[in-house]
Amino acid sequence: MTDQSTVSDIFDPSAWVVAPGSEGFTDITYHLDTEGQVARIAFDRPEVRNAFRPKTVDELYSALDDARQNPRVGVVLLTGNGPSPRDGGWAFCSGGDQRIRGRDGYKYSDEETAAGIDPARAGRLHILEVQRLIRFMPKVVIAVVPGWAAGGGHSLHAVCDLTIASAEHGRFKQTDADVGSFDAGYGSAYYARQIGQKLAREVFFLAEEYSAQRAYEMGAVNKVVPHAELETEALAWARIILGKSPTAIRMLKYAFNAVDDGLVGQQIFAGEATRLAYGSDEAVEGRDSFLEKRAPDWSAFPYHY
Ligand code: S0N
Repeated sequence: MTDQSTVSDIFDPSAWVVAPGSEGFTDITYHLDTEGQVARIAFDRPEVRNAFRPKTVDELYSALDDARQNPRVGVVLLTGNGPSPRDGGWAFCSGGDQRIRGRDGYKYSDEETAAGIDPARAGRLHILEVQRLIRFMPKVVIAVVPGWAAGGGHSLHAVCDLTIASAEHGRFKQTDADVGSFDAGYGSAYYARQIGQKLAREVFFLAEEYSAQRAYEMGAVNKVVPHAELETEALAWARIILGKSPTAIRMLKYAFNAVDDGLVGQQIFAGEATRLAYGSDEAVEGRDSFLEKRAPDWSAFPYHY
């Protein structure tokens, strides 16, 4: 188990507290800021450039879902701890752990299976569930990229609402086609919406390396900051967002999503609209008239504002 008070060289322990329930995590760390309004969730496998194995994805999903359901949390920072104790390298995430990839997906280790993981779940492609959680949660998720964002790690940065990257160590590379893997959803098609078709095809078809500055110029990164200031800057952005109307931020995120998310996007946006409508006198009249077994009186509610 990681000592969660000193997780990363650019982590400020005075700004964060360990999130309740996360103490047993081995592959990620999960903190809340001292106000309890910002979540910091970090890959914690720096020795393999923060590659994820199924257990990592389970923990990541669990932490993200906890942050989603926490009514005080308004912004989530997704990052990677570092540097690697082996060579000093930094990473956000290098995607699926290639050492345990089988013909039908990524395998839990025998040790994990023996510890009670349901074998029926082995090999699931559940990083896509994490992507959907990031995409659909009613909160801003910021990718805080201290080093490599590669493969499935690159896709995670693409699906986050915003990306802030380290000027010195932030590096981007879409290796999917190098290793016979492909993210045919948000990681590629939605990414192309962000930076344009020609550039996105270059990123995937050539699998070359892009600096944080180049990724910024391509429109894939919002801000490039000195490495030592990365987490401070991310927290500052989170606090700016927390100063805005939660409902406005939520509706805007869902509005941005809706155009690319089809009926699911419309459903999520409309669900929020329904929730807002429930707070109106008009909806209250509809409910009350039913409960009072009378015809509803809509006369107070105009057909045009
Ligand atoms: C990140 C890279 C470019 C960094 O290069 P660098 O700095 O030269 O470091 P290395 O020496 O290469 O790495 C240091 C050590 O870390 C190990 N390592 C790095 N990445 C991984 C990894 N992904 N898996 C396992 N180990 C990794 C290295 O091996 C090395 O250790 P030693 O010295 O012991 O060998 C460079 O490392 C790199 O290119 N990494 C691989 C990136 C990659 O190809 N990732 C996989 C891409 N595919 C996915 O992520 C699948 C995503 C996915 O899950 C998915 C998506 C959509 C639909 C379905 C799925 C699905 O679930 O399958």
